[in-house]
Amino acid sequence: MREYMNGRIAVTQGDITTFQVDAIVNAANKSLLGGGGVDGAIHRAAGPELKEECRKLGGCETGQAKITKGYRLPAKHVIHTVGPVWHGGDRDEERLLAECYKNSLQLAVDNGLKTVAFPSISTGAYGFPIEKAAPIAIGTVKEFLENHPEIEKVYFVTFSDRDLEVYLRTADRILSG
Ligand code: AR6
Repeated sequence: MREYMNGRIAVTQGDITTFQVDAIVNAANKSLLGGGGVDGAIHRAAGPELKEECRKLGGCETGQAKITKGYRLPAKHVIHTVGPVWHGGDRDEERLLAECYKNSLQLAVDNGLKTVAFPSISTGAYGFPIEKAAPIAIGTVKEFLENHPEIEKVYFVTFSDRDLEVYLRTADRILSG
């Protein structure tokens, strides 16, 4: 498998529901009650208790994040964040996407979690171009980690071959040298 690793950041490919980390991040919608894509996969793998806990959270605003247990997942927790829907770039989408990464990691820190895996938030059903999203994802996480030594490892888990290529290229550009 092709992987990129630089210090506390790793880019890899796979099904995020199989990751044994303190928290996997879910690219959810504002209802937090499940959906398609990675959200659907996480809810299927975690089992119905996840939805029960989510129901009590009262939804989530774009750019914000909320935490639950992981139930039947190998991950101990799920951090649910709501990415922006891409409307062409003039509706604050880039800042809101960065907020998703920042607020998810802050929630991990607040809960004493040390290992976190992210999917590529907003770049599926929400239509955020991956070439624009990957540098925001990696750049925001890099900056956060510089100020938070308590986080040990962050994985970017890409799904398609093409997304992996974009993330590998972006990580090489932002993290190397
Ligand atoms: N593991 C890792 N990545 C995955 C997996 C998986 N098992 N399955 C899909 N992906 P999307 P969004 C990738 O659409 O764009 C949902 O219905 C996928 O290839 O899941 O933020 C929610 O309920 C893509 O690269 O999330 C919302 O309504 C990335 O995950 C809406 O979709 C994100 O694609 C959120 O849209």
